[in-house]
Amino acid sequence: METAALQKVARRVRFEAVRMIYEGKEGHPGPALSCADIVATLYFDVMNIRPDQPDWEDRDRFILSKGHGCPIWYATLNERGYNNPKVEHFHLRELGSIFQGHPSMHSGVPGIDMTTGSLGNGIAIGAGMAYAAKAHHKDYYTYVICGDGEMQEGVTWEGVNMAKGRGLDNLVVFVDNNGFQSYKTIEFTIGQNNMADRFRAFGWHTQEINGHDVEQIKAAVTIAKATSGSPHAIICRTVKGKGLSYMENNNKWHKGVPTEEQWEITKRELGGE
Ligand SMILES: Cc1ncc(C[n+]2csc(CCOP(=O)(O)OP(=O)(O)O)c2C)c(N)n1
Ligand SMILES: [Mg+2]
Repeated sequence: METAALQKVARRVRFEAVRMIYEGKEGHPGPALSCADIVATLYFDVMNIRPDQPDWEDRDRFILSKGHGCPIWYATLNERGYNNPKVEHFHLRELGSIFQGHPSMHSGVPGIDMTTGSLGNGIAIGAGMAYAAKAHHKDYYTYVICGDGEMQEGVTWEGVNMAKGRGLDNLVVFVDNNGFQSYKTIEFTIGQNNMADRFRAFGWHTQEINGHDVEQIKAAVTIAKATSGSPHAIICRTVKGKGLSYMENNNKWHKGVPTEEQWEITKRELGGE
């Protein structure tokens, strides 16, 4: 997809993600906006998928390992045509709604391959999916988005280790490197945020990009696909809350709901075309 069109899609799904949080009166807007450009680029440019056939066995797989960012995933699936008819109101986090605060592969949302929310599992599960593809001689790719705080979970590195050992070059992991976790910065919490060094030390093919530049996201995937023998890490410099002036880099928006006044700002900054 052309860059300008992709940027428009990313803007639209940002707006829809914040709208569902505003209407649902609960959710994680900062984390959703942080990875919006990556999710939009994957679904509208990169992935080999059939929205009208979500379980197509040769589809590329996607795992939002930082499951709390799911409003952007719900909005993107909807925009891409997974729901027919399109969903107007998501009833996010309402009892009985299929659109819960963390995505479930069992709640009935078309296109959700993996349940997440308990942080840390995405890479190991993605490695399993990628390994299965190799074992069954399938050529689908598995894409995973992780949070940078999430990378403190020990199991992530077990998955990283195995993926390298098995040469899973059909696995692409994006790290949404926004510098924040729930309350504080990554630096404050563990004293370092050396994400690329860590992946390189495990032998992964590792790139560092601006995670809000759709051209760079596309190019990084193209380079990854042309590089065989190792799994791929794409470390994305991102801004938590990207796209809304009152949310950017303000980690109070890790979880929160816009006031009526802030909703008016949201419509001005992200609404329309
Ligand atoms: C295993 C586990 N521990 C704690 C939490 C609570 N929790 C939800 S979001 C979050 C911070 C995640 O930070 P990061 O991975 O950097 O994602 P971001 O919100 O910055 O995109 C935490 C600790 C959780 N969901 N799962
Ligand atoms: Mg983070």
